[in-house]
Amino acid sequence: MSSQIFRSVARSAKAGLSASRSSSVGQGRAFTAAAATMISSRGKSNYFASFFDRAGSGKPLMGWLSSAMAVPAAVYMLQDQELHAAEMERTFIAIKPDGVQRGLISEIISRFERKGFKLVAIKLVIPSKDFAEKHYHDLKERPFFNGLCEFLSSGPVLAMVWEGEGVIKYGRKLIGATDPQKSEPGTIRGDLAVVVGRNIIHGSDGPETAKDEIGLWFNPNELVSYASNAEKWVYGVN
Ligand code: IDP
Ligand code: MG
Repeated sequence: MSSQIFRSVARSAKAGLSASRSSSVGQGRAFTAAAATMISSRGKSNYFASFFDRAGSGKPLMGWLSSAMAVPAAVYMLQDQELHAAEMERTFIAIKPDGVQRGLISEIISRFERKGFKLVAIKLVIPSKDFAEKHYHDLKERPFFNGLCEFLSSGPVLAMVWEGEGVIKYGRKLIGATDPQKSEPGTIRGDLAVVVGRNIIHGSDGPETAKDEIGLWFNPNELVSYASNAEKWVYGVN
């Protein structure tokens, strides 16, 4: 599903919202029905139904719909949070044993958090060497493969999944080049690491890798889907 389709739905929702603000409740209702149709056709009907259920406190749906203020508010909430959440990508980020031991967890997390990305999974684990070899399977022909896997399994690793628009590619930008000697100042490796063998952080390098790595490190039930209150300020269409 392209983000452009979502954006056009969001724009329609916004246009409808503006119209309903300055018009009658009847028009607001008609607009809401249209928005609900658009949303349910995109598989969002369950959320929509449960939202009304919560907001309506068990009142019949049409009774609750008669509130002129609440209807646009509900649509606005969908526009800014749920519609956008559906198009978000996820990436796997890990702070390696050197980053954990050097006390860089909060420094690294804060860079992703301040950017506007959303943390959806996190755990501290000591991976086995076998597991490290699975994680780095694409490097098994490289001379440093054994040492790299020994190192990754030598201590706690902070495994995370971050979510956001463009998070896979931009996560790599935040991290910086593999060799900290070549990482730009301002990047995590550029600011906080010196040599390639101790470059403190891992980040998925593409959509396929992200999917595989998230699946390797996390069970599906460890990924927490939620609407962040900040999202309506981080994302928007003008
Ligand atoms: P990436 O972590 O930036 O994606 P990759 O090429 O996937 O870089 O390599 C995985 C990890 O292997 C690096 O983060 C680094 O820890 C280690 N590594 C890469 N190149 C070398 C090397 O030339 N010597 C030692 N370790 C290396
Ligand atoms: Mg890599």
